[in-house]
Amino acid sequence: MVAKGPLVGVVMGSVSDWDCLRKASRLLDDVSVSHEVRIISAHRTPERLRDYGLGVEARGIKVVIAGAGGSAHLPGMLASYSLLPIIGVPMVSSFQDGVDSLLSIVNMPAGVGVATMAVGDKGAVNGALLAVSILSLEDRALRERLRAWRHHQTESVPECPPS
Ligand code: RP5
Repeated sequence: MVAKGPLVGVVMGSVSDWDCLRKASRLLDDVSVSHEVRIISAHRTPERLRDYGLGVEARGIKVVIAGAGGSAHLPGMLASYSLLPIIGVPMVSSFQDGVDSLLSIVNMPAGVGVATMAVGDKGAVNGALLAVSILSLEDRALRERLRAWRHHQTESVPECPPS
């Protein structure tokens, strides 16, 4: 049997982003989606970025979740090098809680698309859910795991606040 490699790449611009991107990794674990985690800085490790972007699809990865903060060029540059769906997660930063990260990722020029999530932890979780939705288009078992995850979420919402 041929071992299956990771289906999702979880990439971040700095180790300081891991606390946030860990939430994406955990969600993927929750629904048993294999993934790899890498630190790639668009500015500090441009060659690593180029190598990853050019080689990621050939290694069997189907979707990339890319988190970065400040001048957050990582998701856009990965989208430039690859035809895979790239999901950008803006990090909370010291400038207006991450508005710079959000605008850097969301404001791509026409011609190269990046799906942009909310800033921070919420974006990491929803980025992972979007990646799972994309993968589940061609994976019925995963689609059922996603449905179960949603059902569990629904069941966990109380009808009334605690007294
Ligand atoms: C970005 O710069 C990273 O994605 C990170 O969010 C931000 C700050 O990086 P560090 O200075 O903490 O390494 O490239």
